[in-house]
Amino acid sequence: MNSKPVNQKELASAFAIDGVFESAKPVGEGHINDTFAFTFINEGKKVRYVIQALNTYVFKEPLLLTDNVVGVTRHINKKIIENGGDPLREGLIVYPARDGKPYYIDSEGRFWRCYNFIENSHSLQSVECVEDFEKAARTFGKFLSLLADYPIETLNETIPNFHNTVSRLADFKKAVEDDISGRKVNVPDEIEFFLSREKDCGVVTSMLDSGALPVRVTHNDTKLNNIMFDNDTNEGICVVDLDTVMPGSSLYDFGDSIRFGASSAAEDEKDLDKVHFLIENFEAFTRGWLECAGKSLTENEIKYLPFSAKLMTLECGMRFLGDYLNGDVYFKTDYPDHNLVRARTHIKLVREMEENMPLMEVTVLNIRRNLGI
Ligand code: ADP
Ligand code: GN1
Ligand code: MG
Repeated sequence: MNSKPVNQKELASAFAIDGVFESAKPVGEGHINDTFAFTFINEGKKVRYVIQALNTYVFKEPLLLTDNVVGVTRHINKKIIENGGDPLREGLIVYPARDGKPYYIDSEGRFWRCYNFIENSHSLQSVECVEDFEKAARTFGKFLSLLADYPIETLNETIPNFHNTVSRLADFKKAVEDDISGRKVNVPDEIEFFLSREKDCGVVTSMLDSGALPVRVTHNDTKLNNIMFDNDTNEGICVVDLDTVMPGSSLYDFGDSIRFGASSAAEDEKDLDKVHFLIENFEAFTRGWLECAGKSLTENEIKYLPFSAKLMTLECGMRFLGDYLNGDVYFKTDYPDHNLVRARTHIKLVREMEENMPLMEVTVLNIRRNLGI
């Protein structure tokens, strides 16, 4: 699913923003929404805002999603202020449209929202040094703790069964069966790889169902590039991309971070010889995660950390291959086999995680011993 042209002037006047519109340009490398930085001149100063089109193919209930985002950003904002922090820099603020609604529907029916632009910051498309990944763990860990007392029953499910890997496998099987794109013939080994791991898919969902794992308010899309890092200090300052904040498991947030950040290569590296699971990145993230959140996690939320890394990688790989079979309708793609390339890096990572599972388990034990948890 790829981007459409944008009427900049219409959007610039849609939100309750002071100042004169100067320019707009696309930002970021997200796979889902269309994100722009809009610059306004107000009292001689440049002020930037993020104006973002929500992907309504992916998010079918934009109003319910907006309720979540407004609630969550307000909750976090309040805590930032209580802690003496800078709300314009450490959290997202939703700016209303001129009619007071927290969104704007444009003349073509597209659904837009407006946030503060986190200035003097950057997001990372890959882990450049292992210390940054430990910082990412603390940033996501802090985000979880800020939402620990959020009234979970008020949250809407923005994508039902988002990390329910059993349901993801069912979707994948349907994609294989339907073969809408006619591409199934190209990928029998890749399909078999995912189908043969069926028993892994139900491990976390059944523990959530039985109460063996607690349901928490989680981000659910803890990819490294959903953190803004300070340009001067390189510290993680703000978590963005709040569309998937929903009830979930802390294991989803941990595992999804490892999926992306414990790989030696980009998510879409074509040369699989360059793609390896990096145990040192796993170790750094686990240390940051347990230092930050360890004391509030249950035994199973710690014990299953290594497994969750594999599970989230398996799930995402299955989603990429499913989208390839469905004709690239969900994730943005730059070329015809993009989703297949992504699926293959995930297969390689899952294999290496399986080989490294005992080492990951020992790594967690050592970190626990050092931290006394
Ligand atoms: P997607 O759902 O498509 O991933 P995101 O909300 O993650 O969309 O935005 C895409 C990218 O835009 C982010 O990875 C980040 O680099 C940048 N971005 C998002 N929100 C902000 C913001 N408020 N300030 C600065 N940059 C942002
Ligand atoms: C998407 O939106 P973005 O690029 O942060 C996707 C995640 C996947 C990720 C894979 C709503 O994340 O679930 O893990 O791509 N987001 C949604 O890179 O489906
Ligand atoms: Mg994103």
